[in-house]
Amino acid sequence: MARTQRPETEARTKRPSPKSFVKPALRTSPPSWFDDGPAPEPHHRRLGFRTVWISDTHLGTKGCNAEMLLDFLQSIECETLFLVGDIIDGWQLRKGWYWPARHNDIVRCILKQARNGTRVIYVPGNHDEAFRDYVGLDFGGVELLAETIHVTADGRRLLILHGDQFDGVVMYAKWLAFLGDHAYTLLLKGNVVVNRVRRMFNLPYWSLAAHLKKKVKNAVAFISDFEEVVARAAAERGADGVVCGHIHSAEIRQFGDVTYYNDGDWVESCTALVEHGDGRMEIIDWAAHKRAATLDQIAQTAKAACLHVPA
Ligand SMILES: [Mn+2]
Repeated sequence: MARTQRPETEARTKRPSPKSFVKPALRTSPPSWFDDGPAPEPHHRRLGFRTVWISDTHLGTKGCNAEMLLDFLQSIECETLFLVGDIIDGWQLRKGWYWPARHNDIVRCILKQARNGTRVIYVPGNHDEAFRDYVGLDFGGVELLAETIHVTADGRRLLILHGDQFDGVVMYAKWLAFLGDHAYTLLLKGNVVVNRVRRMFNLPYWSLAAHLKKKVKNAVAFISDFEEVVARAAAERGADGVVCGHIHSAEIRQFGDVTYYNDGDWVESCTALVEHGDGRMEIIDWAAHKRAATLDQIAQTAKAACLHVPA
């Protein structure tokens, strides 16, 4: 905190801004260090947020957009950084080791932020469930928590969890998540065998297929209703909102009194959820942001080139 407030004080003494004429006594909240304070490095101005949430980075897989993620992490500065699960993909690493240098850079970048005063909270997901055995511990400044509550600048209480707890497929039949449709096809065949055996013991017909089909259908419906289920759980716990990941779909949606936030992923969409100094929440599409920045740069270069055309 001391580190983050210092630049603001310097800004007020060195560079008078219209805001500095506001009587300090009129301020209801402490000044936000990232609103108009100078960047920590003059050549690399970082985007400042109160809170940043990222999840489903799936480090240890080829699917992780590591370059984009590292670029994002090096471009931001925040008071609190939430890692909302599926950060390191233990499932894939168990199948085959894949860990390029870039993935190390990402881990190093996060640890550096923790060292520099950012509060880093890691809420494990299902792909990094091994970390769930270590909740409550601190790894190099990274706090591991099963789930937690974040209070926004405007006083709203947000429940933070990965979200797999509400995923029917994962929760009710873990093997189904691994096997998928093949398991279902196999079980339809199993239905024939089961009833042949039942007949041998003079037992009435019982449809294993119908029983499982109903279960699978329920699971599919459960996933499609994921957002509503998570929001309802947050409401039951008295939270004003919930932040999760897991389904790789960034979203801000209102369900009654509860706001559902999903920070997306870094496998498909390259998105993060951020909280501004006033508590305003926003989804950042880093891929789109980079595209816009590149187009802007091209336009600037073209403009400069036009200005230098000899008459
Ligand atoms: Mn997940």
